[in-house]
Amino acid sequence: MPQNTPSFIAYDALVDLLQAVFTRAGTSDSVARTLAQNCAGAERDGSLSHGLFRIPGYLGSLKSGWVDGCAVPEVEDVAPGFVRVDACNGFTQPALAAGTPLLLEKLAENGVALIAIRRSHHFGALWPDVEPFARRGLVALSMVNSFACVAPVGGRKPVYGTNPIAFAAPRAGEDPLVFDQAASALANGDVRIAAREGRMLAPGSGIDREGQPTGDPAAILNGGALLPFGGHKGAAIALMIEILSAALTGGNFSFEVDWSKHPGAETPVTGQILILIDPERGTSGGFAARVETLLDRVIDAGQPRLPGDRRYALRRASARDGIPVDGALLRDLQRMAGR
Ligand code: NDP
Ligand code: PYC
Repeated sequence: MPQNTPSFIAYDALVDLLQAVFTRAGTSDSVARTLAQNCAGAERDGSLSHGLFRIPGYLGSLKSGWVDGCAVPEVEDVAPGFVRVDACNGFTQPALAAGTPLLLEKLAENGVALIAIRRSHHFGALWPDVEPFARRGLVALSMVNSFACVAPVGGRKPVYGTNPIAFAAPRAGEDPLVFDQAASALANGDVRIAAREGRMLAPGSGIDREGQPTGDPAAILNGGALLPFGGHKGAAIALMIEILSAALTGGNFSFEVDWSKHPGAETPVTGQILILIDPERGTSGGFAARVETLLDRVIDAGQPRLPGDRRYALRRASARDGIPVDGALLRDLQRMAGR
């Protein structure tokens, strides 16, 4: 994408613009709105690997017929604490939205509830799927698998996706505590951004096509693979996420995603799980205070910031100044929106 002087755009204006881009690419109005909010929110919060950078990939998937931008998710009530959703080859976020009312009903009844989504394309950051639940006082944990670009420890071929896991917990009088991280050394999107900018990655972020450790993004992307974060420990997390997001939901494993007959497609069709817990069932009123006690100690011990703090700071700055977007990119988006 072209680089130019940044323009500043308000969040609502960016959502409207992206909604028009998605609608023009053939999605239903409600899918367009959901994706636009997700993508604009990622850009606003500085989750740049899953913000506007992803628009060509979304459009490539839509144009090639790989994803159904008008899919209507099917929600199934399968057990007292268990909701199952078939996204019907549509995007994941609308499927999660469709299943949420039933999920919350089950949570109110049981104190814990799980939603398992399959045949779903997740191409965004994961924190937008958990943060809103923590704002309602709930603990949320979610995982998604993606497409094979991460090698198992000691392996030479990609098997796992970059498989993010996100966790959110409410805090007393503060924005929720949220972490959202790939199971790989980096997100694939960040490798692609580094390749585009001609930047090397930390040595050993991945392997080349011969299985040799490398920090060259081009070698990782062209026949090589990323490595899990933290050696065998991250690899175990990637493995668990494949099992929970795919085997447990009825979705594809990352290595089963085959878009070879859909040139231009980029959105992996896999699965997602999200578990909600009402923390008050565990502590009867003490949860948020206990979280604060722990976080105070962490900061006191010298950790300069908490996960999520960078995003929230950028969100506040964007509310004040607008979201910085490359000027040429903004003009491209306006053209794509037919404006
Ligand atoms: P990062 O490594 O950038 O960040 C991971 C987490 O650690 C964030 O919550 C971040 O908070 C926090 N963090 C980072 N630095 C610090 C620090 N110094 N002190 C305390 N906390 C810190 O994320 P990844 O590169 O692993 O993932 C980037 C994004 O890519 C995620 O949003 C993820 O969901 C997305 N992704 C999506 C995939 C998909 O299939 N849809 C696949 C893979 C990744 P903060 O945000 O505030 O910096
Ligand atoms: O950045 O790793 C990534 C990714 C994969 C699918 C969506 N994002």
